[in-house]
Amino acid sequence: MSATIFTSTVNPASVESAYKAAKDRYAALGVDTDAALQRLAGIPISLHCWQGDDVGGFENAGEELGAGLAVTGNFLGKARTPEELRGDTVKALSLIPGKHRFNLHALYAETGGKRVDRNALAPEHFQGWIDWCKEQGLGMDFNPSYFSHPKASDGMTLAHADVGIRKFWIEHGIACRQIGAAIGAALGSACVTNVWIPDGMKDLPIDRLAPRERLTAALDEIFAVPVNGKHNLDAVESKLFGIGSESYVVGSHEYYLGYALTRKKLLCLDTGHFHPTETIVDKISAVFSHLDEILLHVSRGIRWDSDHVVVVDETLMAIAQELVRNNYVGRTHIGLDFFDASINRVAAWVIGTRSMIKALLAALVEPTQQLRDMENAGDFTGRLAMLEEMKSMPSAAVWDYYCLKQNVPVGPAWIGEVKKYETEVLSKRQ
Ligand code: RNT
Ligand code: ZN
Repeated sequence: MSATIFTSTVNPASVESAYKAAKDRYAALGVDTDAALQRLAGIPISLHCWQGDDVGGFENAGEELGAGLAVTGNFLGKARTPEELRGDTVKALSLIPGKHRFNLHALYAETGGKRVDRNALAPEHFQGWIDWCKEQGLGMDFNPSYFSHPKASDGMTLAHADVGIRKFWIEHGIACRQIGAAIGAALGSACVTNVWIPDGMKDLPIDRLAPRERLTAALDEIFAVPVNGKHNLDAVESKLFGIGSESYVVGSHEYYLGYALTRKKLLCLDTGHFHPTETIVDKISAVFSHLDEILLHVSRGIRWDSDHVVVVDETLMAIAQELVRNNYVGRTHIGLDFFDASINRVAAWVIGTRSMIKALLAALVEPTQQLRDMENAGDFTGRLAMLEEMKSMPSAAVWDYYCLKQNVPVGPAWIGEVKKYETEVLSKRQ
C-alpha cells in the first residue's frame, strides 16, 4: 500500500487542468499566477552541505562535533566522501524545482590525504567543489569552520583569551574570505561567506565585555584584508545560546547587529537562534530599515535550537510573506540550516527545500496590494477575513504545476525516488 503512495505519478493533464482552474481563482483576486511562477523560478535557495553527513566534513581528524552543535539519529547512508556527498546532493536537487546554490563549510576541504590545518586552507582545496558546482550550474556559498578542532575544544575561538589561538582563527577567517572570493570569481556569482563562531560560556561570566572586545578586534583584522566585494560577501551570524554556552554567547544578536551596521556586513538571521518563542518575522523589516542585504539560515527549532528539518508552518509562511510583501527577495540570501540524522538525509534536504519554495510560492500568489489597500483604509475586518480565505485558495495546484514545468516529481512521487536511491545507493554504505 505505502509503496504505491510513494511512487504513483500524477497525470500531467490533471495537473494542467487543476492549474487552469486555480489560475482563474487567483485572477479574480487580481493575482497573476504565471508571473508569480516566473518570479519563483528566479529565487535560489542555498542548500547546506552539512545535512548530508551530520556536519562531519572530511578532515578525519577524529574531532568530536562539539561547539554546541548536536546531531541525533543514525539513519543509514551518511555520506563518507566528497563524491558520496556530491552524489546525494545531485539526487536531492533532481527532486527540487528551480535553480539553486550549494553552501559548503571549510571542513569539507579536499586536501588529497594531506593534513592541511584550517589556517592554511586555500582555494585549491576547494577546486573539486567549484568544478562540480560549475558543472551542475550551481552558485556556491561558503563558511569558515570554527568548531570540530582541537583549538576550539574549550568553546572559544576568535574571542579566546589566548593570543595564539585567536591568531590561528583570524588566519582561518582571512583564508576563508579569499576562498569565498575565488569561488565567486570562478562561478560568476558572488559567494556569501558566513562567520559563525561558538564562543560563549556555560556558566555565569564575570566579564562579558572583554571577549566581545577581542571578537571585535579579531573580526576587524579578518575584514581588513581586501577581497573583491563583487565575488565575496561577508556575513555574520548571531546566536542566543548553545549547548555549553547557555549563560553567555559573545556574538549575540545585539552584538552582530551593531557590527553589521557599522562595518557594512550582511547580518545572518538563523531562525533557531533566538528565544524559543521568538521568531525572526518581525526582525526582517526592522533590520532591513538599516541594512542593504541579509542572509537567512532557515531552520526549525523545537524547544531549543534543535535544527529540525524545515516544514511549511506558520513561521515559515510569515517569513516568506515578509520577504515578498516588502520586496526583499533580491536583497535576501536564503540559506537552509538544519541537520537531522534520524531520517533519510537526502529526503531531509528535499523536504526542507521544497517547503521553503512552497512557502515562497504561497506568498507570491497573495493579493498583497489589495490587502494593503484594506489596511490603509482601516478595513481590518476585511484584512483578517481575506487572510483566512487565502488559506483555502488552491495554491497547491499552482505548486504542482510548477513542479511539472520544472521537470521534477509532482506530489509524493519524489519519495519513491528517494526510497529507490536508499535501496540502491545509501544502504550499500554500511
Ligand atoms: C550554529 C549555526 C551555524 C551552523 C552551521 C554548521 O548554531 O547555526 O550556522 O549550524 O554553520
Ligand atoms: Zn545557522
